[in-house]
Amino acid sequence: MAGAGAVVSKSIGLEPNIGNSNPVIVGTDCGVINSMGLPNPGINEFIDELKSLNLDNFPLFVSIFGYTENEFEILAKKLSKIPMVKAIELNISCPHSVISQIGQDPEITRKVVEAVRESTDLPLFVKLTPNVTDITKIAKAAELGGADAIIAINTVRAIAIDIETGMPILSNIYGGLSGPAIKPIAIRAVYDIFKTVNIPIIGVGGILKWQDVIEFFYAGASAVQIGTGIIREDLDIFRKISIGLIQYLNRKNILNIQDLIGKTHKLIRIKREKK
Ligand code: RRO
Repeated sequence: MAGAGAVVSKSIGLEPNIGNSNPVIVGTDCGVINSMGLPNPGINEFIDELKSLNLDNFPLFVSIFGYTENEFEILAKKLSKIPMVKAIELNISCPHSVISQIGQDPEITRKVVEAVRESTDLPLFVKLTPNVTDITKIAKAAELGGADAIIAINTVRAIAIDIETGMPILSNIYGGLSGPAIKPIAIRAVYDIFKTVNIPIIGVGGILKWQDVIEFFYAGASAVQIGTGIIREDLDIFRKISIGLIQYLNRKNILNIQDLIGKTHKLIRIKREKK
């Protein structure tokens, strides 16, 4: 109702999970570090909740995580039977969980995506970790496995220390950094992935304002996700961004925002050809 095109759930696993003990989130000068620890009610409880809402037309994407191919398959199969679910996001990238080992290995990524691809006809989006040497190898593996889109990026592995005690602030020591600090990293990831795959990219990381969205589109994104921005601003962020985007497109005489997808790549090519 705030103007978002769709909603992505918190990542859901097979079993209920209470998550890490507090503190699980800490603010920094330029973003937020979290180590929630994948808290969720488990797939069965989650599906019961969805059914009780009676909102079949709602644009809901469900994020899932598993520790094995088989767990991902079971989750995808169960969600495929729920009309409210319009797409599945594979979380293989939480930076302080062993699941990130999936998203740090191209071969394992391809196998997991392939397994889920065979379990569902729903659109399949794969969320990648920036905590790798070359994110394009993982993106290509996800595409080969049958992903319909790439989501870049999950949070950047980080630590905050309390200088009075010398101890890490988060109970889990490590967490994932989100917010404005990671936007240039996300833009670089989207830019590189755009050159590597032929499927759409959903950009995410540090979006607070409409200008950030335009930047993601120029780099190669076809859509964006906003998480930390909702904490920093509030749900009005969606309406404000939509208005800003429309004004920008009008000012630039751009008829369709799709014309911006990956435009920076084209501009660079033209500049090189002129030389
Ligand atoms: O729950 C978390 O701690 C968490 C997840 Br699942 C994720 O994908 N990324 C993140 O920063 N935190």
